[in-house]
Amino acid sequence: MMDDALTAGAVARRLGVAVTTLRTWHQRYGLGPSRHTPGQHRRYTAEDMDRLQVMRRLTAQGVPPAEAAAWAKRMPVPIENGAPADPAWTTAPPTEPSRDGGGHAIGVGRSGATARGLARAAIRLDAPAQRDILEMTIARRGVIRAWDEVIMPVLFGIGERYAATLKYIEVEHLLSRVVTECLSAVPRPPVGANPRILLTAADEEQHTLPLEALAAALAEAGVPSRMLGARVPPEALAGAVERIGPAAVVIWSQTPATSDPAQLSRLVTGPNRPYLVAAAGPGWTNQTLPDDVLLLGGLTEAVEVVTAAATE
Ligand code: B12
Repeated sequence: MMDDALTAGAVARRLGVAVTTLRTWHQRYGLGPSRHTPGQHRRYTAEDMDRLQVMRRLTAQGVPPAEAAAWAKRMPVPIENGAPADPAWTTAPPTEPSRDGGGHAIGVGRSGATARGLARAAIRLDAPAQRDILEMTIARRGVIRAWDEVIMPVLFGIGERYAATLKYIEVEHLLSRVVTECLSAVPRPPVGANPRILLTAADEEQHTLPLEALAAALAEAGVPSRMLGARVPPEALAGAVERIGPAAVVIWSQTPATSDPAQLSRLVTGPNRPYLVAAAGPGWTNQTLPDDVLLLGGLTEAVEVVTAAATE
């Protein structure tokens, strides 16, 4: 059988890094070649190469090397659509400017290196790198911190960029998709037919990511929920509430266009009235909310309030 393990020089060429960098990654972070044949230099196997590709992607996005290496060493290595990551991408040097503001950069304010890395990967439409960063951040910081410290600043940055240029819709769509995938990958606790918590977007509302973050954060805390998704008409929501009888319902509205308070009133006055009806999102204003509807301010508060209502 042919030995397809690679020398350090070949690996360095494929990754687009210097051999000395490989040596450093080996010595400092244990990302070395694992194939040993007596009388020869050690060689890099396909698994070594997968780890190094993750290392390369994360460090290229600004993730500190120790953090990137700890993530790269976990197995199994994420592989896109069953195929190895795009080799053209893994050999290309980073081309985006590292500063915020001008050029094609997305501003993330004073958020840290991880948010900047995600913003760079977003603008490059680099889904594997976005996934690496998000999976790593969720695993290491938890859903709430990943959302507040990394995902949300990048979404704000994309929103600002869009508002200023009416461009980058493709960036927004791809990042949204990867965020959805990564939040959905957070393991869900077992649940019977009727969950106590129902999450839904308002009528005609297409923004769902904050609710997906809430579902993932609840799951991480061992609390099951059910998510109806985008654009749920009031009749459909009323039907779901009647059939499931949830203790808590959270309705997300991102903009005034989708914040008709009648959809909330219907729940608090209808049959099977949930113990908690909560409005979430900047579309709602406290002044127009029906009595008995709570306005949630942020993800942490939402997890606490909804969990408490579900255990009533
Ligand atoms: C991703 C995105 C999309 C994606 C959504 C994908 C998905 N699956 O959710 C898609 C491409 C579908 C989309 C569509 C549209 N979008 Co859009 N979108 C965004 C973007 C970039 C992020 C949205 C998001 O998730 N925000 C959540 C967080 C990051 O923001 P936030 O809600 O303001 O956060 C505050 C609170 O809500 C709270 N909070 C944060 N997280 C959580 C979580 C919980 C549980 C709670 C309780 C609170 C909370 O903390 C923050 C405190 O200030 C925003 C930019 C932005 N600034 O939000 C634009 C943005 C919301 N979109 C906008 C627009 C205009 C649209 C479209 C109308 C575009 C179009 N012409 O088609 C459509 C809307 C169609 C519709 N009827 O819904 C505008 C809205 C302007 C306005 N105020 O009216 C924004 C602000 C972009 C912009 N600057 O112009 N969008």
